[in-house]
Amino acid sequence: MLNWFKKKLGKGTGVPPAETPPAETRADQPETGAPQVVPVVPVAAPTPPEPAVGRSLFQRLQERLAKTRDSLVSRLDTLFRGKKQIDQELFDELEEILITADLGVGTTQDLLTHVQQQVKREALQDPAALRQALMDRILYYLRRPELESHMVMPESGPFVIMVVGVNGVGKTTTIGKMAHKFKQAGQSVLLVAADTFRAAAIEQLKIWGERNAVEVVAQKSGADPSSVAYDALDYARAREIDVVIIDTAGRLHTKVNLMEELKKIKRVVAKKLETAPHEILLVLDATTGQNSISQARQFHESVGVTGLALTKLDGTAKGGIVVNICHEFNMPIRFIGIGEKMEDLRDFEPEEFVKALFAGAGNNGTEP
Ligand SMILES: Nc1nc2c(ncn2[C@@H]2O[C@H](COP(=O)(O)OP(=O)(O)O)[C@@H](O)[C@H]2O)c(=O)[nH]1
Ligand SMILES: [Mg+2]
Repeated sequence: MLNWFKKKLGKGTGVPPAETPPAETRADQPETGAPQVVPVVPVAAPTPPEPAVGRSLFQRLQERLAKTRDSLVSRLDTLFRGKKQIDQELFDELEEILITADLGVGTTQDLLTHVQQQVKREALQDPAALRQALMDRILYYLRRPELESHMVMPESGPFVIMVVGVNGVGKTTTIGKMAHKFKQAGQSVLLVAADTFRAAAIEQLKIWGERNAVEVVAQKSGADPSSVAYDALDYARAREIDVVIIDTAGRLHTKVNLMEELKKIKRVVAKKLETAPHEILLVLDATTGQNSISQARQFHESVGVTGLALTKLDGTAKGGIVVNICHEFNMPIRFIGIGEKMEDLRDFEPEEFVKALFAGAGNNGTEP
């Protein structure tokens, strides 16, 4: 169950103390601009689970990756079916398919060079073997044993996750889904509305809080995001909350002031809790393809990203971006988003991902 984050020894039980005063009566709340803590009132029932009968989680992943499978694997299979031997023409077509599926020029070249070398060594003699070799190499990119694939919780104090990314990539939605996962794993969660740019953004986070029955710390729109985060950390420490997830604004990532704002939040959080934020999770929208590569660079340069969440893989034929990102960056993919529902956030498991992408599509007897 706890395969997606690690608790260090010495961590508390995660059960909040019984005698905590209600949010409204907190004595330490300043008069003006006071942080408003939305109490735990589950007004909306959690999204009912998908009908589970006869459908496994793996099947759902497979279905959700259908667009990418069609554009990448089905095209590869069509190509290989029509070929008896491996020749230059086949490599040219292969290159086009890989680039169209957003594997990127660099990754595609590396992949092709690798399999071409194998062909030269005569380790590969027919297209079916080539399919397998491609699959193996893709898996090699996705498996990053040198990176810590799990998020590691601190020994004490709250585990603070700061979520960053440009507008509309799915930050708030991913936070809602993460809160659900942490709660299911028995952790107490606090959400922090540090995207104060739009009132609607604060409301959206509150709705996720209600759905998950977790508290949300918020101020009025226009408030200083870092002060919201500062107050939230005090609150989380007083209540011994296990996981604090900070939502941030994402407007105009090219503008310096967004990055400055994020840096400030990070500084202020570290002032409250030296080791925090423990995770800076960058959310990328898979449908934006190569754009997400430049976003990853910019955010990493500015705030230092420790992990990635790649959303909307259900809505794109360019899921090859996953391979591209793993090959280009030294950052682990923590989660993938495969839909809008609560349970549509998956831990990124390279083997499962490749299997879901390749299984069922090929008929060369090389299916995983
Ligand atoms: N299909 C699909 N939609 C998603 C996914 N993740 C987020 N979304 C949608 O993307 C839109 C923007 O998400 P939001 O969380 O508001 O983005 P933010 O601006 O980064 O906070 C919303 O309509 C979400 O429902 C996903 O994995 N799949
Ligand atoms: Mg948002």
